[in-house]
Amino acid sequence: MKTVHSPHHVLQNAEAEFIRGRKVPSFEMPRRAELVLERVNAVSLGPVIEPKSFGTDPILKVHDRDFVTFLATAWETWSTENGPIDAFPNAWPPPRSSRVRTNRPGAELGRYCIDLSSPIMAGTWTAATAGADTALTAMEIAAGADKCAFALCRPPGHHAGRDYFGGYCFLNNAAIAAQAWLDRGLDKVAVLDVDYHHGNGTQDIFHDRADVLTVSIHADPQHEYPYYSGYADETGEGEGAGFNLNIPLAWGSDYATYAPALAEALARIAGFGAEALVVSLGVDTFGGDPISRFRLVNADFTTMGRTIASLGIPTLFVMEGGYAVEDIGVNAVNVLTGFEA
Ligand code: SP5
Ligand code: ZN
Repeated sequence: MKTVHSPHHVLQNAEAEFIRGRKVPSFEMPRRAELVLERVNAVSLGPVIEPKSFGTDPILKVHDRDFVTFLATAWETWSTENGPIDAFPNAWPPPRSSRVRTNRPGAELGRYCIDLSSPIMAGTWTAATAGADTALTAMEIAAGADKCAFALCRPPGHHAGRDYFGGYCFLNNAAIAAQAWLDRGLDKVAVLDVDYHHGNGTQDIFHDRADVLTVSIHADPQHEYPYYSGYADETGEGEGAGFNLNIPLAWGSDYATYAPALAEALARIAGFGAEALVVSLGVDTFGGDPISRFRLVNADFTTMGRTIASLGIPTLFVMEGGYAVEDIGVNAVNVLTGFEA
């Protein structure tokens, strides 16, 4: 399997995030992608190539134009006033308030940013667009003779919605690739999100659409980020009614619990008649993950990959979360080698 990867990911290098009131070193860091790349090479998964540049058109097919303009310009606006300090919001629009544009950089961040984990810095836009290009380049490979590809994206993407960012995510790489796959002529694409956290951004983007089935297996949002979505009763709306499936699982879930959830997810995708699959590949379901509470072991990821392959459709893997840095490479690549076995 070919891997697509951009060196620009290092430009997103947050000093800190806020967890339980403490400013702690960011769990999302460049070393994550470096270790996945090392593992890709260690097992000789296949060639590693750099992405092509697709510009903003495919991004604007799933993200709001004002949001994209904001992301592209936020650092310049913020740093002109505040200097080279990672940009965090200082206020959020309360319920029933106007979401009107303001003249204050911290308030503008609050209009678009959902948490205190995802600072914008000088290289955020470059890193985020390189991630989108990575997913798009890998999609073209998976859509061709290879039938599969690995987009080693960083920063991740699945928490980024139509017009918001957060959860370490800025642009929704998986959604951008799924949309571009449709635009190449497919009628039905499915996104399977196996990250520990609900893929709220992907759900948001395809919420009212019947041409993209979104399925996410994740920790119960009563206990875990993103808290306000990911419940089983969110099944889509309008034309998208019935085209979103959330499978929340309890803290402490191991593969004995995970396997039936994955089987249900794959049965739904097969029943939908998906012509292609985008996997949002987070490996923060691993037992050793520092911010998560599932209990998958290294070998379970191989099983997961083999099980996903049973669908028998072209498949694009897009890297999302996973913070046990010494194991993230093994776990992510286990899914890919399991898929190819
Ligand atoms: C892409 C992705 O996996 N994003 C995850 C963002 C999670 N951010 C909130 C983390 C909250 C952690 N709370 C538990 C801390 C245990 N020490
Ligand atoms: Zn996650």
